[in-house]
Amino acid sequence: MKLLITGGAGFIGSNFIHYWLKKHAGDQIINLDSLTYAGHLESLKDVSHRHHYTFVKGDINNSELVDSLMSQVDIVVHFAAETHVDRSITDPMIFTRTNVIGTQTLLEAAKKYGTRFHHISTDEVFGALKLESKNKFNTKTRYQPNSPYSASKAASDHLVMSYHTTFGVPVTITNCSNNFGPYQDTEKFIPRTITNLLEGKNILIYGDGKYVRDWMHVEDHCRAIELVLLKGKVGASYTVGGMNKDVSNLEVSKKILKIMKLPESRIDYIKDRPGHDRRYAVSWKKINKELGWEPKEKFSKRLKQTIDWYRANEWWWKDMKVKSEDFYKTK
Ligand code: NAD
Ligand code: TDX
Repeated sequence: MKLLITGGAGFIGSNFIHYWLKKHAGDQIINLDSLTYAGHLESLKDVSHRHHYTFVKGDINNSELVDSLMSQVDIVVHFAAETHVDRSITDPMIFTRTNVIGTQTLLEAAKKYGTRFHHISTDEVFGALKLESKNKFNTKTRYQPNSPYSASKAASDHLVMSYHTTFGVPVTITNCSNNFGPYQDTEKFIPRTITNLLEGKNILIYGDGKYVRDWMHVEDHCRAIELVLLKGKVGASYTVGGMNKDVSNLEVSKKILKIMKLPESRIDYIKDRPGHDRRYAVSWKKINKELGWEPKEKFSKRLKQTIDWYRANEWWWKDMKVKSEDFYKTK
């Protein structure tokens, strides 16, 4: 098979390319990425020499380029997006351009060539759950996005499904919860927390820290995408999440401190994020029942591996960290 991966220089995209080339060594991958601040080719240095892998620097909004790449492939896995909620508060317009118009540009080409299209989306399209509730998001949950980021992802999901219903494009969608693991930009909570501690700084917790995220390891996510690509029902969406009971940002911080043998006095509380979603929790019953997927390793084991990875790969994050902290200073 020949796959077009968009946003392959980002966190999940680069993990997916490593995963796919390891499991499907005969397949060809074209990685289309415009290398925004979030694109890091260093994440792919292990595979960049492989003749099964081609990198194309370009924008998903460039319809001519997208058309020519689409004509060469069997499947698109669409990761490219603006992804940081905090940035969608300071600079929302780019989120619509990339996440909505960019997705539609790809869909137009997929429509022309009848290409199988898998869209990577988020649980944030469903809005927020109450802290005290036991509810989980599932594929029937009503869309109720709160941030410009989640609103743009919600719009893109609707466009993807509309191209299936109206034009018969063979699409699938996965809406997954918060990922963590290697190659995640230091702007995001878990890598920011780990790298702050490695640099001798404190953890910065927004608001009261009683915000719950459904953490899942990026490799579990890659395996879910693989199953949906190979066996998923065309026209369907799947919600994908972790194996945790509810764990708050504060609890995650304390777990990291414990693994790193540091005291809880290393936590600072800072101004809350506007419109901060209180709780996410995702049911993965459907993908479990239909495709046999489940998360593999415990959160604490994966967290330790992730801390070890950031400790061993300072070369990868040191310069990026300066840039992500510069962004936070402008907020
Ligand atoms: P990321 O921010 O790490 O990477 C995004 C990549 O897209 C970067 O390489 C960037 O250069 C590229 N890109 C941005 N705009 C582009 C454009 N116009 N044309 C081409 N490339 C462009 O993102 P991530 O965390 O890896 O997320 C990947 C996908 O997964 C996104 O669609 C995101 O909404 C979704 N998602 C992420 C999470 C998470 O926890 N990280 C959870 C749920 C869903
Ligand atoms: O320094 C911080 N302190 C803090 O308390 C940062 C960066 C975040 N937080 C909080 C905000 C959230 O409650 O931690 C939680 C996680 O924050 P992020 O890593 O920014 O992730 P989130 O906003 O939950 O969104 C992520 O998961 C869903 C991804 O960025 C999205 O792309 C994905 O769709």
